Amino acid sequence: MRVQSARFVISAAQPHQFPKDGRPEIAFAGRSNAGKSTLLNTLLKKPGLAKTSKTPGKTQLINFFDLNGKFYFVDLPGYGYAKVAKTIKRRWQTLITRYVAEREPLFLTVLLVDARHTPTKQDHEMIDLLAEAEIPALIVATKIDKVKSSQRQQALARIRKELELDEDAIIVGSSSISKDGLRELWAAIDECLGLRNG
Ligand SMILES: Nc1nc2c(ncn2[C@@H]2O[C@H](COP(=O)(O)OP(=O)(O)O)[C@@H](O)[C@H]2O)c(=O)[nH]1
Ligand SMILES: [Mg+2]
Repeated sequence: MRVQSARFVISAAQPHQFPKDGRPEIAFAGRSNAGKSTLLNTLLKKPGLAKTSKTPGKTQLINFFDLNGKFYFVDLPGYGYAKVAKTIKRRWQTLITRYVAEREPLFLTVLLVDARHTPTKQDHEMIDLLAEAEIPALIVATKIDKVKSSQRQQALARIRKELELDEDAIIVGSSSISKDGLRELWAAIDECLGLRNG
């Protein structure tokens, strides 16, 4: 898809604040610091649109971005932020879980894992939650620029195995620095939305 316009819409703390126009949503999930906001900005070619800070206050909210007046990109709160009180963690876990399980316009979830790291228990829980809700998941191994070219295939195969992905599941290595994987990622998003090119 060609990005014609992209703008911030709302930071939602509660489901009643989510947009009500029913446009298809593509959500970005993953642990804190996996690179969600950076990837979203890179795909939309708008540095700074989604805040890339790690401030817990920001990450408790679900941020909606309007894309071409037709879709929403949704930046989900990162899980696994170590320095946050348990009650707050639980609150945002509930918000993410409810969003994924109940959100009617959710078409696709892009699940980000750092290409260098072993997926966490929460990554597994997210995969299970998506499977239960029958939401397609696209796995993105981020910061692939940090992995030597000769070891990238191996890193992707390892994550595929660790996450116990189906054989036909898509996993893309991406980098917001080298721009690796972005074209492939857009193609997968377009396919999921039933778009060809344009
Ligand atoms: N080397 C490298 N660093 C990245 C990449 N994407 C994000 N980062 C860095 O990782 C950190 C966390 O990124 P952010 O997008 O805020 O993660 P979020 O918490 O998942 O939204 C920031 O310091 C980014 O600059 C990437 O593709 N390559
Ligand atoms: Mg973020």
